Amino acid sequence: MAKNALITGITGQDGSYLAELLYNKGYNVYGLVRRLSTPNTSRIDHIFNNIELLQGDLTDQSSLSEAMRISQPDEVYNLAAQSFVGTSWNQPVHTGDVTGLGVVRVLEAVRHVAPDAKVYQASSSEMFGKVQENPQTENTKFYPRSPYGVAKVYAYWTCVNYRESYGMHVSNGILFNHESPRRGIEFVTRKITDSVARIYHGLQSELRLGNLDAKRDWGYAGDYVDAMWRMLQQDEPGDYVIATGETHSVEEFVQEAFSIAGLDWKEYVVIDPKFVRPAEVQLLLGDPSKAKNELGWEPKVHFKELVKMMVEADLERLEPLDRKN
Ligand code: NDP
Ligand code: GDR
Repeated sequence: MAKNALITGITGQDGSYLAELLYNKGYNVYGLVRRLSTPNTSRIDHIFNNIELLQGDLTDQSSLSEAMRISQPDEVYNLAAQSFVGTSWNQPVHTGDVTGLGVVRVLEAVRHVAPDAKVYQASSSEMFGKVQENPQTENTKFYPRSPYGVAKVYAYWTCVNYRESYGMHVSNGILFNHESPRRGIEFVTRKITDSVARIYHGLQSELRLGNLDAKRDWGYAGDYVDAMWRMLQQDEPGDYVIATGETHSVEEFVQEAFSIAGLDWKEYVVIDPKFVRPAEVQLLLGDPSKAKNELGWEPKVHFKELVKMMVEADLERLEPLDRKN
């Protein structure tokens, strides 16, 4: 019989790739969406007929219980969050409520309504923050550097606690940055590739950025949602680092992206203190050995291919607006 999956955050980058993956595997896919004044389903419009959307919000306990009741999930993927680190300093209480406490609400809804469901929690490399060792593994100590990171640490330990308190099948995927042409426009990779395409097409003259020295372990979102699914196919729950094992600076990303469009980045990039964060995560580098050994997971897309994929998608998307000629 087909399994039922409930995805919170289905309108986001990862939610859209995961919904495709699960639908293609034969799941009945349910997705939680919150009410907005303007519809926000562009990432899932192409699979609209293959999924069922349920209204709800991570700040509203009753909507989560109702979503569990309707979807009767075998698997719950909790991807919903206030996920932008920068905003977490402007909205620390909201971030704590959604990204931290929201996870408790999801787990309570599972515990009371669908106690046998397996749960995936979208944990983050931001929990390592001021890193205590390189590369980071499942055993590396957390030292979060933002209200977002702090909320994710709270959520992480809540998942461990529900596993130990109630014997629930709850797994933390400690995912390092993963990107795609569907990445939100405010995250640095997409901001860069979108700007490269705008500059190339004569729609923009400069790109304003913050700290170019920060280093990240960037992978491809399409690869990473497969790791989420693999975690929930295990007999035992666990915590897994998902990463490429390579790290690159923001400056390297900028250089690569501009060069794909045949542009010299130094002519266009302006450093703007507005984009420098109150506290920075300077370096992230993950060791995905456990995921490789236990889940048989490995990243397929690496840095240069990822940058190329994103730049090409933005160049093509903005082609109809070209003002160069
Ligand atoms: P996005 O920002 O693209 O998507 C976030 C999703 O959460 C959206 O669907 C959003 O809905 C939803 N959401 C936000 N607030 C609420 C709320 N109060 N109630 C219900 N839904 C809400 O994030 P990603 O897809 O990139 O990331 C998915 C998850 O993985 C997040 O939890 C993120 O923190 C985590 N993560 C991401 C990494 C990455 O590199 N992408 C790395 C590690 C962890 P709406 O469309 O309405 O805004
Ligand atoms: P991050 O991603 O904070 O790692 O969180 P983001 O792309 O926002 O920043 C990466 C690094 O780039 C530096 N940077 C800038 N960032 C943005 N957004 N805009 C700029 O102009 C800019 N200039 C430099 C940042 O300072 C930072 O060092 C992402 C999110 O998806 C989280 O939800 C997730 O948990 C982590 O990745 C893993």
